[in-house]
Amino acid sequence: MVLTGAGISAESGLATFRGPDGLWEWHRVEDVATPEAFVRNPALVHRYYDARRAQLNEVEPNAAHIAIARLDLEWPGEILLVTQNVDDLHERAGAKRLIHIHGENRKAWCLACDARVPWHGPMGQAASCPSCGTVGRLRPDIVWFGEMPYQMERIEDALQRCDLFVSIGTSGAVYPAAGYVQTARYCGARTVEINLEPSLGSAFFDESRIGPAGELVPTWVDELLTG
Ligand code: BJW
Repeated sequence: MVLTGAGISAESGLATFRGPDGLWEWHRVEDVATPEAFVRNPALVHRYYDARRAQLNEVEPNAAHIAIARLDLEWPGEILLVTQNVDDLHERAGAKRLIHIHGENRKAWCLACDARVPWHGPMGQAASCPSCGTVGRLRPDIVWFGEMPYQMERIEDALQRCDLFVSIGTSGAVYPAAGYVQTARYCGARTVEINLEPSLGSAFFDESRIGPAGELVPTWVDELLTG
């Protein structure tokens, strides 16, 4: 099982959340990434996600996304790729067996009819649902703080069965993803992290490879597939 976070998209030009120049340096989590924020100030939340959606037109998958897609294609056994990222760089690189646990910014969720639909331009408050036609009830299909991440049961099952768990480009600050390493390890998996710095859960990894994902992930995938 491979878990990825914002660090894997950093070399494509997308900001991470924590640390210098991270998104949380410029935006308060409580203002943009909670359901309460959306009720209080939907225009602000839409502006934030509209801007990040527009930025997706300007970036491309990097060597780490491409290596993970190659692993997905060539790995002879089962594999599950779980990303916390709401960008679409894994699928644009060709990954197939992929779950977005925190949702996708190129999708809208209609609060009137519950449909989830592809969405590429700005959303704003005046957009109408392509499925039911209701105006003003769309939100970005993003899992905010306090909301339930997607496909938790499928992931729990994979964590209990996997024999290798690899975490790439995530600080280990946000649950439930931050706890996956402990479950996988407890259930017998070998655990590897690839990150620019040791993550908060670093002690739970059997091996830490410290450096940029764009360099380290292709090497690691090569080793795994040839070795
Ligand atoms: C590189 C690199 C390079 C840089 N190469 N590396 C107290 C204890 C435990 C849990 C909680 C608690 N209080 C509240 C909670 C739960 C809460 C939580 O975890 N809070 C924490 C802050 C403590 N979690 C939730 O609410 C989740 N839901 C949940 O738990 O539901 C259960 C439930 C619900 C209801 C009732 C009952 C139970 C939902 C979490 C949703 C997170 N959403 C966000 C924003 C939305 C998406 C978006 O806008 O894009 O998701 S938060 C943000 O953090 C985003 C990310 O997916 C997520 C993780 O961040 P990530 O990816 O790790 O990024 P960074 O920036 O933190 O780290 C990047 C790393 O990359 C760094 O280490 C760099 O060094 C590295 N890096 N360049 C390699 N080139």
